[in-house]
Formats: sequence, structure tokens, C-alpha cells
Amino acid sequence: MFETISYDVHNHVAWIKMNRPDKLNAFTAAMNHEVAKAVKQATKDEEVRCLVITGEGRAFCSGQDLSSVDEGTDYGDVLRDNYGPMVRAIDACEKPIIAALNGVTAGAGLSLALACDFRLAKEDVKLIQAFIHVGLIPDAGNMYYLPKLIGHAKALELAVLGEKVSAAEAKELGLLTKVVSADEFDEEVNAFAARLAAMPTKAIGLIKRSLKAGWNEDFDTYLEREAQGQRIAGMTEDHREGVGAFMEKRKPQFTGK
Ligand code: T3D
Repeated sequence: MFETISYDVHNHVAWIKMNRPDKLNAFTAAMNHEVAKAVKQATKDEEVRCLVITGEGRAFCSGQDLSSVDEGTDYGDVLRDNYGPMVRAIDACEKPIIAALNGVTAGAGLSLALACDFRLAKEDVKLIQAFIHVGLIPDAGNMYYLPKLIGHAKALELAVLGEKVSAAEAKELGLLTKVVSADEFDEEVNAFAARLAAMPTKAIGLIKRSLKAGWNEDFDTYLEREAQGQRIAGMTEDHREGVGAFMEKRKPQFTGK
């Protein structure tokens, strides 16, 4: 069904793995569209309660496949037609999304990671705003998300200087959720995904919605949205289960409903 990625669902987790290891999982238009399609599929699938996006081989993703662009390429169209749909699909997904950074993460590969909710990285991973080295600007939502994570000044510095950032530095900046040794990486990603997949999925979606709304709304509009969100959360089975479990002094069993 997919040619440039693999897609599997296990135990309520959808695994999306970019699969062009010879090119360090560089993006072609096909891969942009397949990632978007897989994210939409996982968004719709009621069994899925968490998504993990990762890469095959030694890279997460090295950004745009530079061998597939030429002088005639209109990059505005590439963004509108290929990258926009991919990051919009991620942005529209109300389930938690983990970027599991198994290796080097550069250019639009970093943009993809920034669009996700959590970023777990192997300790030897390097993150690179590679765009400037080929005379381009960060794209695919990159500069929308990055200053929100690490602040304007640092976002500008990384984008303009394009230096390799170590996982330790990225964690210090607030760009990564967790840095994990290579030996423990798969186990940690699995455990983190399982943890998220066992949480109140609808409340997580409402938290994501609330946080995003807060970027642009005035306080009164935001408070009304918050009230509507809490109303929805308050009607879920998971809310009843959480309260019941607390009262009965037992661990809650959330179902995502
Ligand atoms: O349409 C548009 O173009 C607009 C959108 C732009 C979005 C962008 O993402 S712009 C930024 C594009 N990405 C880059 O500029 C990064 C290019 N890659 C690198 O700088 C380095 O490969 C890395 C720092 C990521 C990793 O370095 P290293 O030394 O670990 O590996 P390597 O030897 O450079 O790469 C291994 C192979 O992958 C190599 O092929 P070969 O020689 O073994 O046949 C290399 O050419 C290939 N590769 C790596 N990245 C790309 C790539 N091939 C095509 N496109 C790539 N992005």
C-alpha cells in the first residue's frame, strides 16, 4: 500500500517509518504524500491512540531530496502541494504524535519533528537547520513551531547559522522531550508510546486544541473555548473512569472514549 514508508498498528500505536535509508530518508513528493496519508489513516482509525513517526536506518530524515529538484522547480508549489498537506495532517491530528529521532534530523526532516507533539532522540543524534546551507529558508511550518519551543532569538540563531545541534544541547533548549542511549532507544520509544496510548485520548486532543488556540485568541475567547473543551472532556467515559478509580483507590483503565 505504501512505497516510501511503512505503516503498522500494534497495541493502539500507529508506527509510521520513513523508508529511504540510502538517501537518509530524504523527502520526495511521494514520501510527503505517504506520510500525510498515513497520519490521516491513523487519525481516523478508532483503534489508534498514539502515533510514532520515525526513520529506517541511520537517519530520521535529511530533508528534501536534493537530487530530485532542478532549476525549473517552483519551491512555492513544492511547499503548497507536498509539505503543506503533510504538516497540516499532523496539525489536524488530535491524538498524541511522537517523533522518534533515530538519527540525523535535517532540513524539512527537522520541520516534521517540530510539527509533532513529543520528540525523543538517540543521544548521538544531530539536528540541523540545513536550509541556509542551500540558500533556502526553513519551511514546512518550521519557523511557526520553533520559536514557540525555544524562543525567537535561539530560533533565529539556529536558522541563520545552520550549525549542527547535539541532542544534549537540543534537550537543554527545550526542543526535545527526552534523550535516550542507543541501546535503550527502541524500548524507551515503545514504553512512551504505550504510556500515551493508555491515557485519556480525548482529553489529550482537547489539551492540544486548547494550547494551539491560546497562541492566537484573546483571553475571553480562549476562556470560552476552554469551557467548551472541559464540557466535552467532562462527558467522556475516561473522565468517569478517572473519578471512579480515584474514589475506589485503584488504577484507572482509560479506553480513549
Ligand atoms: O523543494 C525544495 O527543495 C524546497 C524544500 C526544501 C526543504 C529542505 O529540506 S532544504 C534542506 C535539504 N537537506 C539538506 O540540505 C541536508 C543534506 N544532507 C546533509 O547535509 C548530510 O547528508 C547530513 C548532515 C544530513 C548527513 O551527513 P552524513 O555525512 O552523515 O551523510 P552523507 O554522506 O552526507 O549522506 C549519505 C548519503 O545520503 C549520500 O549519498 P551517497 O553519496 O551515499 O550516494 C548523500 O548524498 C545522501 N543524502 C543525504 N541527504 C540527502 C541525500 N540525498 C539527497 N537529498 C538529501 N537531502
